[in-house]
Amino acid sequence: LTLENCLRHALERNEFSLHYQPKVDLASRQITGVEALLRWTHPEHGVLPPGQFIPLAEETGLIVPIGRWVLNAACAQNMAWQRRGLRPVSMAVNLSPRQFADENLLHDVDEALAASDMSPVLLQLEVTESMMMRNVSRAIKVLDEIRSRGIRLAIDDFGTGYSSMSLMKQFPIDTLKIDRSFVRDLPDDSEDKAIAQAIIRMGKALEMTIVAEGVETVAQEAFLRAHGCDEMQGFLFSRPLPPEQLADLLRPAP
Ligand code: G
Ligand code: G
Ligand code: MN
Ligand code: NA
Repeated sequence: LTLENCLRHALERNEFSLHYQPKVDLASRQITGVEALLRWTHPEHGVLPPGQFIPLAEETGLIVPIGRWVLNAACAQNMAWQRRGLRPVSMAVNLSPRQFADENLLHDVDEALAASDMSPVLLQLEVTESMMMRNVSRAIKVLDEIRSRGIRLAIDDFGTGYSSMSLMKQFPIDTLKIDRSFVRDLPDDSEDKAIAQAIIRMGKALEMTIVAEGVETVAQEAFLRAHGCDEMQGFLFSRPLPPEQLADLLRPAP
């Protein structure tokens, strides 16, 4: 049985699940939101991380129905936490290039919001620089449509793609997520320090929220806080967790 064949049947066999990694405000260390991260329980190989099957899903186009499932499951989970009396947090969902190019993306997003009854302002879609650069005028149109619904937009892995400063101005982006490759060697590496500070300064000047990814040490956290980064995500605060464990970290609604 090839990986591709198994992947084709994974949705109907209910083999996908989502883990959630919290993002925290650097000033208060309160959870502001979570990022949904896909897991596949393969019938023979057990739980596989996305790196081991997302590329194949992308190649085969299976990422489109899988991504639709992710959107629905993430919004439904967010509402399940709220119904349990937990304080609402934002829900970030990763989009793949193929999903972003799909003409039904907006329809799928609308359906997930309608089915769950989640407020669009709690949804954040994570896109990458390269997804936007492929067809700039279309990307602006799609992102404007998303933004007009109140949905937030984040650029994932920021700094690793071909970001053009003029595009940063044209795209309705709310959040920049500093790629973890620039965070890893903070606060010792002078180049990474300069890059992190420059991203923070530019993002703040454009009134964006800046999130550092892959924060693993208190020294990284201290550097980022001292330089005005807004939020962090990483193993230091929490690994991605199954929904029941993530709920234990959420506070009751006021
Ligand atoms: O959880 P992990 O570190 O293994 O994730 C690896 C990569 O998989 C990340 O770059 C993340 O953006 C991507 N990924 C995780 N979940 C999803 C998903 O639901 N859809 C898409 N398109 N990518 C995802
Ligand atoms: O590309 P994206 O940002 O969507 O990927 C998120 C991935 O980063 C997740 O798969 C998650 O497991 C991984 N990740 C999250 N926090 C850390 C961290 O502190 N260190 C490392 N090495 N990986 C992390
Ligand atoms: Mn992401
Ligand atoms: Na990332």
